[in-house]
Amino acid sequence: MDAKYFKFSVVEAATPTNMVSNGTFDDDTDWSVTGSVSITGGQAILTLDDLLIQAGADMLTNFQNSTNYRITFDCVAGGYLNVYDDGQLVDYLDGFQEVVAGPNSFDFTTPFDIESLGGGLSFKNIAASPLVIDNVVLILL
Ligand SMILES: [Ca+2]
Repeated sequence: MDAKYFKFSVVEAATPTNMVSNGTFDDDTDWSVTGSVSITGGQAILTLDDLLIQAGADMLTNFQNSTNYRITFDCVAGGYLNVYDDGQLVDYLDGFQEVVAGPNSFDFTTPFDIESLGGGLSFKNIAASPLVIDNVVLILL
């Protein structure tokens, strides 16, 4: 009986490209802050009602209109977080979401006019105690 040989080719899924620059907070490159928000020790520390911002122009890839994305990050200390565009006009997370220590993931769809609004990201915590995040990754779904 003849031996039969099968050749398989492995197709690996392409690794999605992180659209956020310096999501590991190695320093404050490509981020800006308001109030008492700080980037310290490789993490972002979000104080009550203040903003951590990455302008659309500083993202590695900016948002497209009416498109699905996933944002993930590691939470070191939890709170209530929302993520907006850099002008705080668009509410990406549909209200403040409780985030807890560990990995967090949210899917959202950009509005039809995000490109004209400039895109970008701004994070706001409304918990009294500081919210600490690291390893922000934003991908196209
Ligand atoms: Ca880090």
